[in-house]
Amino acid sequence: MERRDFIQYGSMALGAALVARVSRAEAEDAAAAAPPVVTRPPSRTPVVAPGGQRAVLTPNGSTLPWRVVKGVKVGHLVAEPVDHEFAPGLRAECWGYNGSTPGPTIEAVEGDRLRIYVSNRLPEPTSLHWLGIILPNGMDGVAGLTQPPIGSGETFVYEFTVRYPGTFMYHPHFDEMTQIALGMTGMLVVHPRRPRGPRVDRDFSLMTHEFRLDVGARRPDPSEMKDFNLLTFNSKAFPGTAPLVVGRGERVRIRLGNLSPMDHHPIHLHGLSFKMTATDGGYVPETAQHPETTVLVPVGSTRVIEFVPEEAGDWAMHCHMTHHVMTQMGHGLPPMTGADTRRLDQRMNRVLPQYMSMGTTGMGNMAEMEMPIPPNSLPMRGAQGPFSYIDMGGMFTILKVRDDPERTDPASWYTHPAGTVAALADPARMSADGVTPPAAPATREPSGHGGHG
Ligand SMILES: [Cu+2]
Repeated sequence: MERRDFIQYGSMALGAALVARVSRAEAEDAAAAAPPVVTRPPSRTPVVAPGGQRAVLTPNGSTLPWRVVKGVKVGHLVAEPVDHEFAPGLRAECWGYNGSTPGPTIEAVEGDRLRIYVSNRLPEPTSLHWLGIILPNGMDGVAGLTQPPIGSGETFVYEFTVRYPGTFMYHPHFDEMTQIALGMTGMLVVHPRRPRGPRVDRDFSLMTHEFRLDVGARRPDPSEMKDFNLLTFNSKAFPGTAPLVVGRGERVRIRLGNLSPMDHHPIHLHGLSFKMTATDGGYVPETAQHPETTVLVPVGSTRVIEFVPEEAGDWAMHCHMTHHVMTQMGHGLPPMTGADTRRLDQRMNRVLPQYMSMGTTGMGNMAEMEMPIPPNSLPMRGAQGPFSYIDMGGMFTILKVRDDPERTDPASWYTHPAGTVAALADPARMSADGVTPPAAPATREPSGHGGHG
C-alpha cells in the first residue's frame, strides 16, 4: 500500500473519538473474562473481508487491484524487468511483476474464484506457481510438468478457487534460479470467510530476500550460491525499509515469507514476544502456539506471527544472522581486529599520505566514517539514528510502537520519557552502589616486539 493511501485512511481514522489502549496482560485478562471491555483503536486500513478483517499492508509495496467480472476476481500480473532502488543510492535492474519486486500482494477471501492473467515481458519464458495453494494440478504453474512455459511476449491465464485461508506466495517455476534471484516473488493472502482468533488491527506482509549485487554491476548475479551481499525486507535494504508503525495495545499480525535463493532467516523482534499463528500449510492450533522472540522463516515457506506490544518505542526488527544486517561493503574484509598496523601504516604513508589501516579496534565505527564509496553502492551498513549511527543495514527495519499511531510521522523517532535511556554512569552513584570501574583497556605493546608474545 502506498503512502498516499496511508494518508487517506489516516484522515478517516482521525475522525474517530476516544481511544482506549490496553497492555497485553490486561488484554489477556479481558479475553478471559467475558465480555471484554476493549475499545478498538481506529485503523488506517480498510476492511476487506468479513468480520472486520483489515487490508494487508505491504511496506514499500502495493496490493494487486481486482476487477470483478461475473463474480470472478480478475487480476493481471506482468513479469518484467524493473529498475529497482534497494535503498537511496543503490539501484539495479531486477526482474519482478507490475514494476516492482516483490510483485504486488494478492489479497483474496476464502472461497473466491480468481482469474489471473500473467503476461511475460522477460527475454525468456516463465511460469507462475502458487506456493501453498491447493488447486487443480494444471494450474500449479510448473513449466514442463503441468503446463508449457509462458513464452516471451505471451499471456497465460490461471483460474482457480482459493478453498483455504492462509498466507501463500507466488513465484516462477521456470529457470527459478535466475528469476527468483533477480527478484520475482510475491505474497498471496487469503482471508478466512469467518475470522479465526482475535481480530487484528494491523496486518503486514514482509517478504525476505537476498541478492548478490557486486559494486558497479547493473544486475544481481543469479549464479551466486552462498555469498549474498544484499539482504532485504520486501526487496529493500535498511535504511530503504519503511518502518512499521503500530499502536501500543493493538493486535498486530506480520506475515513473513521467504523466497531467498539459499538462506533461512531467523527474524527477531525487540521489545515484545509473539506467537506463530499460521504457516503456508495452515493455522497452528492454539494449543501448539508458544511464545517466541525470534521466528525462523525457512526458504519456501511463510510464518505468520501475532503480538500485542505493551511498550512504546522504536524497536529493532531484523534477521539475527549478523551478516544479514550488512550490505555490500561489509563482506570479504581481512580480519584486522587487534592487529598492530603501525609499521605498515608508516610504510604506506610514504606512498599514500592519507593511508590508515582500518578495523584494528573492531568494525563498529567503520560505517559512519563517511569513507568515499563507489557510485551506486551502499556504505558498509546503517544510517544515522537519533542517538548516533545505527550500524546495521540489510534485513533490518523498525517497529514504531506509539500511543497515537495515526498521527505519527513514520520518519519520526520515539521521544523517551526522562530517565529511561541508558547513559554514562555517574561516578558518585557507582561508588554508592559499590561498583568499581575496571582499569582502562590494555594498550598494545610498542611495535617491534613482534609475534603474539
Ligand atoms: Cu537472514
